[in-house]
Amino acid sequence: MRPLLLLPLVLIGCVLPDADFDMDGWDVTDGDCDDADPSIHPEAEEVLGDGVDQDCDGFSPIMVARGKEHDCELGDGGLVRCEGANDHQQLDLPDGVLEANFIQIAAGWWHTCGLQASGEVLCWGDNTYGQASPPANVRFVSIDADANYSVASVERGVGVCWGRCFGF
Ligand SMILES: [Ca+2]
Ligand SMILES: [Ca+2]
Repeated sequence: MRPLLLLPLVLIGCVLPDADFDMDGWDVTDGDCDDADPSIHPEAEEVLGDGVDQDCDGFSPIMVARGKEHDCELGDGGLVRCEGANDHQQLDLPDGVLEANFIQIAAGWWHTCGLQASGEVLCWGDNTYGQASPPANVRFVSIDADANYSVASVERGVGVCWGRCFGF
């Protein structure tokens, strides 16, 4: 008896474009980009580094940097995408680096930095304390940022800070 009961439901589902097949509360007209997987829909929690776009925004980040009012995501292809407040241009990557090959990102309150595969650090956003002005001609291996400062390592245990550093 069960197949006979299910068949009409399946047929109805095929006919209605706004059917929610995975029953996650979102259908394709709401922006569900995988209506066969209930863990994937707009507003789903993004799992970093798995190559799957859980929140259906067209981007599968490997790293997220959160500022006070902005977020930047680093995608697997090395692209950085930022959203949120832009009152200090903290979303605006320097001209000509949109295709840059970033391997790490970090955000302070109102600025953002990215480490490129080459070891070069680029920063953008609020530069009141010089926090968006990394030392020139230095190759780094990792970066971090917070508040009004940025830090980067040139090798294990050896750090450089710029901005309002307090004790670094
Ligand atoms: Ca769905
Ligand atoms: Ca993901």
